[in-house]
Amino acid sequence: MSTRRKVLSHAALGALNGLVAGYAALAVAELASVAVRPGAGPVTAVGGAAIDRTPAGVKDWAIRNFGTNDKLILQLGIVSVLALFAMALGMLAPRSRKTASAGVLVFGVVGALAATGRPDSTGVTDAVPSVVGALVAAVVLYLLAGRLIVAGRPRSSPPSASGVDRRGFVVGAFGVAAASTGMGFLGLRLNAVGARQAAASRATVKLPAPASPAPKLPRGVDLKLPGLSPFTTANRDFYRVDTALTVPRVDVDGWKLRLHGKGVSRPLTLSFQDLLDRPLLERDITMTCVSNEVGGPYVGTARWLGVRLADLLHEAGVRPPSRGGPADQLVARSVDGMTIGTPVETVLDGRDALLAVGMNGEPLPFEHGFPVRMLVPGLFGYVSACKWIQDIELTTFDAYDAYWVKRDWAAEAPIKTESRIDTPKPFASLKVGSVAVAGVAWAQHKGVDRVEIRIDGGDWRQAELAAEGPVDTWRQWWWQWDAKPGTHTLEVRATDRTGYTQTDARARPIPDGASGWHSVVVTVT
Ligand SMILES: Nc1nc2c(c(=O)[nH]1)N[C@H]1C(S)=C(S)[C@@H](COP(=O)(O)O)O[C@H]1N2
Ligand SMILES: [Mo]
Repeated sequence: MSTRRKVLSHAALGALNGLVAGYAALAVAELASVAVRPGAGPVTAVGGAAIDRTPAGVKDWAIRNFGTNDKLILQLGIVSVLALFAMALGMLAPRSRKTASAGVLVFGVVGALAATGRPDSTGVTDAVPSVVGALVAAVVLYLLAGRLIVAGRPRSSPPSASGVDRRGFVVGAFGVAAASTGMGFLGLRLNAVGARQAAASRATVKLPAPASPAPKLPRGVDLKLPGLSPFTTANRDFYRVDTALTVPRVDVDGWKLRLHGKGVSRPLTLSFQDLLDRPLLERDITMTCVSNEVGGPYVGTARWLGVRLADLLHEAGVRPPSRGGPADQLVARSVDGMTIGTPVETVLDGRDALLAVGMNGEPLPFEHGFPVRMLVPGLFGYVSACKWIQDIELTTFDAYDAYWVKRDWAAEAPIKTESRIDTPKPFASLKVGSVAVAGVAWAQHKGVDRVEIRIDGGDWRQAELAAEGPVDTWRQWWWQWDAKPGTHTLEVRATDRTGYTQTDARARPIPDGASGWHSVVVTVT
């Protein structure tokens, strides 16, 4: 073997040592996290910490570019960075085993700090998975690097593959890799047991019939045109926006909701059954995410079943600020540490603010907040729609900033009146003649009064509106277009029942929602 090849293969063995040690660290840490807390595993913790620290603009950019894949990409990024550093430390190890092993411990500290610093951290025990993982990796790296050092060779002499205990290294590395794989599978299995328990508890839930059923939808709310969003969004098609790297799977048997804080004269603690035993309302409500771009997909309508939140607040003795109540903010906390602040006045103004237990005829899907989530018609999700809720605290806007408010989003954020062209799709090639242009418009808790369309900046034409559903839902519209050859720009704008017509002033989602007219460019031949 030439000297160059030897040096190369020596470097490759070092890198392999690093990868094996890193792999062992993750396997051990993830297994330990099953015992401590699933969210305390280093990849989840570092990813969560990164999300917590992501500036509003970057988060917005990530959602826009990766959609719901943003979390997978983040985790791949973390593992890739880890692999690169592990290989570097592995290559360093045969020269300086102590320094390389100490380098591994630094990663353990990063993971531990991330895990204990997360809003859902339950204490210093969250550091255990990262610390144990790093210790194991440091030992693996140290011992395997010993096989790569020529016995009796002075440390300063150039590396050489000859005389190295290659066989010992390879056997050791494979042994560690195999053991790590075993532990990894065990961790996955144990996690799956927890998830299965939660799934079983969800499967036993029988939703009672509503005391107040959803108002019957008029015929013709759903135009059922090809390419047009259905009036009711199926659960599997409903957008999902949250910071959870792993979806919380709550076992409903142990779940409790606490209601307490300023001006609460009778604090409440409720079980899931307590909620089901109360009169339930069923309502069609359109939800929207503040991160939705003009024309974007983060809006959907479902038939929700839940308890009227105002009733619970009244029972607890809460009065709105307008009637002398000392709290103007309701802060909802989830099992994963999310905090969402909502104006108390809005929740008590008569709208159907819900603690929802059902979505389109089934218990909430885990992705959408099982067992219970909050919903306030007319407010963006990040200021109203806490999923996996477990605590409601009455406080003031002065005293407390919720999660996204700390990150520069507005403290109060009513949904903006908007409209979207669903069909034709951007850059569609169309045939000359009659084209159905259709979409949805929303102005929750106000209602949509009018939708207009214009072609190439010409006169606004009134679109046909579908029958009007409840005031908290979106409204479909359509317009028959006699398409002429060429490239054309279609634009849409809505007017709500307050008389407000959607502004053409373009605003980004930050800090309180996007604005502007949705436009679509098509080619007609
Ligand atoms: N626990 C928790 N609840 C949450 C969030 C979150 O990140 N964590 N995101 C909020 C945001 S920004 C929106 S728009 C809605 C989205 O609800 P969905 O995923 O069911 O559509 O949930 C809200 N509730
Ligand atoms: Mo959102």
